Amino acid sequence: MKQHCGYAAIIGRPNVGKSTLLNHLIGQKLSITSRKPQTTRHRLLGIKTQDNTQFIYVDTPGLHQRQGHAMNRYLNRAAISSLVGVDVVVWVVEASKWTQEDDHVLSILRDHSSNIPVILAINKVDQLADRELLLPFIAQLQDKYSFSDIFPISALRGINLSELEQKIATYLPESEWHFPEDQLTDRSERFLVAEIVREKLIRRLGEELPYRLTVQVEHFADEEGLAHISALIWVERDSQKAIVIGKQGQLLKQVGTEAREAIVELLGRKVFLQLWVKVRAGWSDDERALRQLGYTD
Ligand code: GDP
Ligand code: K
Ligand code: MG
Repeated sequence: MKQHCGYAAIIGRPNVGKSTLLNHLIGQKLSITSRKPQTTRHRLLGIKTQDNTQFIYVDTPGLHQRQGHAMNRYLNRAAISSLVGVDVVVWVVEASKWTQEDDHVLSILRDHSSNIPVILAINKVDQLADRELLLPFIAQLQDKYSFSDIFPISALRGINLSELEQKIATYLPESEWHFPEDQLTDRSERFLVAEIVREKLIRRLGEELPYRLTVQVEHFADEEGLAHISALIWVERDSQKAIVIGKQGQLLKQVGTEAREAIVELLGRKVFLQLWVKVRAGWSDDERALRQLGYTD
């Protein structure tokens, strides 16, 4: 049987459900998710090999219009560069919720994805109060771009995902597989561990702080079946450090417990996790600090 293999980039504005979609397509929690924008900061491959096809899904940071800040510029750069060389684009939008940022994504697609087929995935249909609204919404979108296909889906509930995947498969060229068939991602355990810690922080913290923190795994060693991990949580100010630690260290302790459980699930072995909070003023608006902290996509 001939092998097929190729890249499907998942793009869209922040929070439409791109990472949730990647996780559900490959059937494993790999990319972190939350209801806050800018959760995903790095390009990440989710690889799924099934029958004669290897799907290489590319999760990307949300495309957005705030450009002033070094982190924001980095996120857009990482997302746009993910379009290079892919076989198909899956553009995710939210059912009946069109924003200016979706128009921005549209203009980027026009500039960067000529000749690449674009599948429109209208996500979160489970949230639609009135399904009748879907048809006029689709009609509106069809006027904006010549999509190769349109799928109403729910990434979270798994609605229409196998149909979407079958369609994606038709765009993957005949090719040898690029990765061993049991490989799930291009990212290291170290990277995934840092992401898990960041996810638990984002989910526990208020609205602003998530954008001012990053996580770096400082030490990762296996000793007698136990993974010893210590991670640094970088924030920008002392006041933020106090919030992350919480009253009597409660918040950091909860984050540590939740992160450890998720890391055990990921690694399939016992984990000893230590978290430290450190301050580095202005790291998120400093190109050099960003590179040092792993923002090098
Ligand atoms: P991203 O920023 O585009 O990667 O979005 P995420 O995958 O992080 O998801 C953003 C939020 O939307 C999270 O709270 C998800 O649980 C939620 N979400 C994603 N897909 C769906 C869906 O199909 N239905 C509903 N109701 N929520 C969803
Ligand atoms: K998000
Ligand atoms: Mg995401």
